[in-house]
Amino acid sequence: MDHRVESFMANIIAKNPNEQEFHQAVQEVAESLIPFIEENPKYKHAKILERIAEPERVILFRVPWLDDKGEIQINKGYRIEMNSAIGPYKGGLRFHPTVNLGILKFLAFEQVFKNSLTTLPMGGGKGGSDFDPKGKTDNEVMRFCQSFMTELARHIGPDTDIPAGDIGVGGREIGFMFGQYKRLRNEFTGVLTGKGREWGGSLIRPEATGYGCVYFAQAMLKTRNDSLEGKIISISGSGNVAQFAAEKVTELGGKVVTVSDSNGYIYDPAGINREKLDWLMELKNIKRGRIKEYAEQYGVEYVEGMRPWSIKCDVALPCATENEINKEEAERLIKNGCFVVSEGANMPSTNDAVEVFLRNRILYGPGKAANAGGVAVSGLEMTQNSMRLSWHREEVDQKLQQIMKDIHETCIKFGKEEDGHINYVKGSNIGGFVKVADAMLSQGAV
Ligand code: NDP
Ligand code: 2IT
Repeated sequence: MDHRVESFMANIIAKNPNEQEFHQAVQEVAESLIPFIEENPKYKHAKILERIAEPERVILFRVPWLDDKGEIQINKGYRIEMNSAIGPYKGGLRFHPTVNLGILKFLAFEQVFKNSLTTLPMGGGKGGSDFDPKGKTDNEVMRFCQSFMTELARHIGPDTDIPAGDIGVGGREIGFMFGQYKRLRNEFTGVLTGKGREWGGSLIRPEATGYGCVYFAQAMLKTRNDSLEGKIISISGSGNVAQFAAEKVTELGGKVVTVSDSNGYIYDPAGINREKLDWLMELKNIKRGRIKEYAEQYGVEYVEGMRPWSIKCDVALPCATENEINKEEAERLIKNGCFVVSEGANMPSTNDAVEVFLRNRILYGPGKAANAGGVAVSGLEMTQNSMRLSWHREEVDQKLQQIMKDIHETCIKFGKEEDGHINYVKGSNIGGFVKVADAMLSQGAV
């Protein structure tokens, strides 16, 4: 490691002990940025990177709620308000038993760069709880969401901090939280995004992260005069992002052969066509079942306890969670001929897996660029709410496509190397940084 990165990281680790995911995310960015900052001393003297790595505000609170048996349950609630240099804090809420401060800080840190890349005026934030929605009744989820929002409401607002969904938070949870916010404030505003379409939500927001991730893969392929037509696609996860990535990539002529959940993956060599995808969506979104049931329904292979990266594919779309591709899995993907990785999830590849992708010069689109379509359409939902109108599906999709193309262009601008190869890691880190850094310089030492 570069000695300047090493000493920067030693300080980060000392100040933020036991936050491995946060260290990982900061290091990946620091490796791109520190050489760039050396060439641009104005950022160095103003300690911009050091400031970006320290949240503006961290809110931690108790979330007590009553389960169906009448017993009191207690969870932790968090909101990390990371950076507001270019707009109000914006980013999702995650409800998952693994949620802790380090994970939310990594997500909030990534969000700052991602939101900047979208070209829209949004700062970065993230929040959530160690609450596990799995196995809970709708009433329990509602009581939890109401209690969570009772405290969160005093910290957020349509011009201050606008949360949305992430793992474990979809339309159902956003609805319960919006209802509680409205009741507490007596205000109907765009304080959350990912709302239902009847009550201020934007068309295409549910689809946006998955679609955007596929549009980004398409843009990367185009630099090699190639397309998704006829490609074999491996997807991980089977939630919001995975489902709509599968839908779009299939529409564009690719064949999706895997999806997964935290218990295992299914391999369907014939491809997950429209009919099977509809069945899968009902299984996951309505019945809230397990991916194993897909294998039983369609008579295909189910591999328990494993991730799908040993299956031969051209394009991998990791859409489940962080660190779901390690070095060996990255090497296996490359050995099997995979040459496109577009990250629907946040930080799904470990830093040494990223190195494998970079060394092999594949088309590797890191999450902060490739999955920015979700928050971008959240930004468009905020615009529609402010204007008190709603755009048609085609109009939002058109804007999403343009934003993903613009992000790709930014990656080329800051990430093209002397021999013409595009390093999307460098491109997205520097491209996301510059706008935030310049805004911070203009606003002084705040
Ligand atoms: P969902 O809750 O809808 O789906 C999550 C999926 O990932 C499920 O299939 C889940 O399986 C699986 N998963 C979750 N945790 C783990 C784990 N520890 N190990 C293996 N599999 C796991 O979430 P989303 O689809 O919204 O989010 C997926 C990823 O995309 C996350 O990294 C999120 O941060 C990122 N993202 C989401 C955006 C959005 O708009 N929703 C925007 C940008 C990024 P199981 O059912 O077993 O838990
Ligand atoms: O990681 C992400 O970008 C999200 N979960 C979406 C955030 C948002 O505000 O739409």
